[in-house]
Amino acid sequence: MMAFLYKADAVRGAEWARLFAVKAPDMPFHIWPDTGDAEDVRYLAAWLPPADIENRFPRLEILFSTGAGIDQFDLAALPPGLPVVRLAEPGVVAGMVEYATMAVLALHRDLPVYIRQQREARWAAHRVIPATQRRVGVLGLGVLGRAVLERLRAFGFPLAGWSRTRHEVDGVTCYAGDDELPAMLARTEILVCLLPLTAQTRGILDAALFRQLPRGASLVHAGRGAQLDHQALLDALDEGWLSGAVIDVTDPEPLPGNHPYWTHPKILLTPHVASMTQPETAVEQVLDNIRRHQAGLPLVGLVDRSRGY
Ligand code: NDP
Ligand code: OXD
Repeated sequence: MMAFLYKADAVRGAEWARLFAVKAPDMPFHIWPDTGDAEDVRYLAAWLPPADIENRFPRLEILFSTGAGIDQFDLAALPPGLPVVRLAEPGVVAGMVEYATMAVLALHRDLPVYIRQQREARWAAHRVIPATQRRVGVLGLGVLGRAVLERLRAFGFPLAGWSRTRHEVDGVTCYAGDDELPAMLARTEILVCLLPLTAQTRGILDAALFRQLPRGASLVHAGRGAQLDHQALLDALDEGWLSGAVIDVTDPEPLPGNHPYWTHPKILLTPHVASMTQPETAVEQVLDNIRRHQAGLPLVGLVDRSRGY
C-alpha cells in the first residue's frame, strides 16, 4: 500500500484530503498525527517534517514542502538520497504576482505618503511619475521573480533582475552573481526581494546594500525575514535614504507587539501573506510529481540540496 501523509495547516489539510479522495481515490491519505501504518508512508507533505523521518517512515520516497520555500527544513538532517520537492505551483505564483504588483504600485504611487497625509487630514498632491520613468529591480529570477516581472512589464517600468546564474528574460536587464549586484542596485528605485533564504542570502538586505540604491528608493520584501537587517531598514528610512517599504516577512514571525515596524509611518506591514499554496493546484502538482516519480521522469520543483534552494 502506498500512502500519503500530510503534516501542515489543518484547514488546508482537510481540503487536500477532499481533493485526494476525488483525484487519487486509491491512495490512502492521512493527516498528522494519524500516520496510518508508518511502513506504508511513501509520500510526505509537510511544512515542518517530524524528527527522525528516516527511521519513522523507512519507505518514504518523496518529501514535499507544503510551501514554495524549503528553508524551514533542516536539509542536513534528512536522509541523503531523499528527493525534496517544493510547491512552486500556479496558485502560489499567481498570489505573489498580485502581491508584488500591489506593493510596487503602492510605492510607485506614494501610497505610504498619502496614508500618512490622510491621518493628518492633509490634502497635498505630489508629482505623479510615469511608470516608464520608475526603475524596478527584482532580486531573484526564479519561478516567482520571473512571473512578477512579466506582469510589471505591462505597466512600462524599466525592469532589471538579479540571479546567481545568468538568465535572459524578455524586456528585463539581467544581472548575475555578486559582482553584478552593485550595478543592478545603482539603477533600481523600487527593489523587490524574492530570493530564497540560504547561507548566501541571509542578511543580504543590509545597510551596505541600501546605500547602493539611489537616494529615495524603496523596498518590497517578500522573500524571507532573515534576509533583512531590521535595524538597517529603520535607519535607512529614518535618515531619508529610503522612502518607504512594504514588508511581508520578518524575523521572528510573528513580529513582537512592540516592534517599531508596526507603527512606522513609512512601512506597510503584512503578516507573511504575500502568497500561499492553493490546495487545488498544489494537489495537482503533487500528484503529477508522484506520477513522474513512478515513471522515472524528472520532478517539478526538485530542490538542489547542495545549493540550498
Ligand atoms: P526559485 O528557486 O525558483 O528562484 C530563486 C531565485 O533566486 C533564482 O533566480 C536564483 O538564481 C536566485 N538566487 C538564489 N540564491 C542566490 C544568490 N546567492 N545570489 C543571487 N541570486 C540567487 O524560487 P521562487 O522564485 O519559487 O521563490 C523564491 C522565494 O520566495 C522562496 O524561496 C520563498 O522564500 C519566498 N516565498 C515567499 C512567500 C511569501 O508569502 N512571502 C510565498 C512563496 C515564496 P538562479 O536562477 O541562478 O538559480
Ligand atoms: C511559501 C510561503 O514558501 O508561504 O510558500 O512563504
